[in-house]
Amino acid sequence: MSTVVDTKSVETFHERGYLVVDSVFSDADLQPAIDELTGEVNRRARALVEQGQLSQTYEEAGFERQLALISRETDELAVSIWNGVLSGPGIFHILSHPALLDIAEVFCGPEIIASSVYRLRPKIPNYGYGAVPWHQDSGYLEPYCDDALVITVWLPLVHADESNGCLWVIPGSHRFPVAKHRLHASGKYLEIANDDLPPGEPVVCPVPKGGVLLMTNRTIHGSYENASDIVRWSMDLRYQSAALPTNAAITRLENEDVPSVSTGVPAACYPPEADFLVRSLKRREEVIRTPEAFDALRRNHRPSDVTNRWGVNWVAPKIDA
Ligand SMILES: O=C(O)CCC(=O)C(=O)O
Repeated sequence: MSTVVDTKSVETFHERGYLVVDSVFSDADLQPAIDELTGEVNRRARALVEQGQLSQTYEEAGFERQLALISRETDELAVSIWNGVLSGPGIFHILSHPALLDIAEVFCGPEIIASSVYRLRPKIPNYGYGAVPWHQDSGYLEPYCDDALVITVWLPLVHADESNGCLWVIPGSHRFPVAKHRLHASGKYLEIANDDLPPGEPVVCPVPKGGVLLMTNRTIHGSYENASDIVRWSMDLRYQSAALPTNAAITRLENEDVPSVSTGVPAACYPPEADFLVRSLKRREEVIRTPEAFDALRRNHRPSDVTNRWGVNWVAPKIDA
């Protein structure tokens, strides 16, 4: 059992569809990822300076401000590291951190798949595309997984609050079926139109650095622009039981879903990206334990399409590991 999520918190999560948990990570836990991202920003900034697209690298501004200053001149760098493009050891360290897996185990059981959909979001100040319209993660996933629990862990690498565009959720919205999604005007996101939202007052979910916001795949959530002067760095990770459809190359156990066209079980809840077994009692030797193995599985993954359930022209981001 997790030491940070007790029985009462589990009840709250199931009742409201979300839960903020403070103090999951220490600064030392997050620092390798922050160093990795800083190194990547520096590397890409130097290249842009050399190409004459950026006046300076702004390295002295530090993690929270550097990309904000760069983005006043060009958004190319921020856009280039959006999504799950980076997958170094610091990021793997977070994805497979025991404190996080203890939380995932409370909700998903002991055989845990880190879902393929992992995103890094450096939300830069006053940037329109940073705002994410109302949606359920299930809007992006295979319909088969609508009634299963794929838990989203939203994890800021800086203190996140209303001023820098933290998440908002509609409490209780996870108890409604998956709402109709349509293509957002930006073409980058799916969204639920205001008229299709279930009843409920949205609540803002500030999360301190080191904390996480947990949501179900049916919890309606979104975020507004970052109106501060720092970058709202965050990651969103997803975990599910290994009994659900998964493209991780693991032994299937009795009563676990086996992908099949005839039974309608899809290749994974989100087939475009690579799942991996991150904790297991029954398949210990199949757990991905090193950043090198993580990187290799991402490189070797053959993406397959997700069902176009909304009949729109939304194209899953292509993640080049
Ligand atoms: O980070 C954000 O602003 C949006 C995140 C999100 O929509 C998600 O994690 O599903």
